Amino acid sequence: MSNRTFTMIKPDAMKNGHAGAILDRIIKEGFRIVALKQTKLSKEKAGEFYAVHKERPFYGELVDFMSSGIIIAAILEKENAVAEFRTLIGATNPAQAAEGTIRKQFATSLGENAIHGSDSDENAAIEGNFFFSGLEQF
Ligand code: 3AN
Repeated sequence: MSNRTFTMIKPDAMKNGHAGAILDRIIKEGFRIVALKQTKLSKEKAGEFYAVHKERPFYGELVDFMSSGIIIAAILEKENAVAEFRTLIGATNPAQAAEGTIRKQFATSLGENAIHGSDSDENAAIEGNFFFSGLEQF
């Protein structure tokens, strides 16, 4: 089991001014920040990041949205990080997200759902290394 996961605060949450509250919640839940940056994905980079979803009907919409504004990307550390973080962010569709989850509180729709969390240890490592070099991870 790896103790790291990867997250992005998505353009909707950034535009709505929720970045500070979301980071505060993440830290209060016991995640340590290994790496963090504010950045903006080009369409090409967003397409590359979400390449696993290429065949899905929402791929174009997802790439457009994720390249539409500034994001915060971060690598987080906690015991059982991937599963713990998925629990903290809640279901993909905020209408189905449990009370107290980040998506329940801050997401507006299925497509614009405030935050990303890796779905496996393998993807957490791939995604973290997509944004951060070894020299940026502490
Ligand atoms: P999660 O982010 O919960 O792991 P995934 O990996 O199934 O969910 O989907 C990646 C992203 O694609 C979601 N965060 C959401 O923004 C978007 N997405 C997923 N399903 C849909 C859908 N049916 N319509 C529009 N966007 C979607």
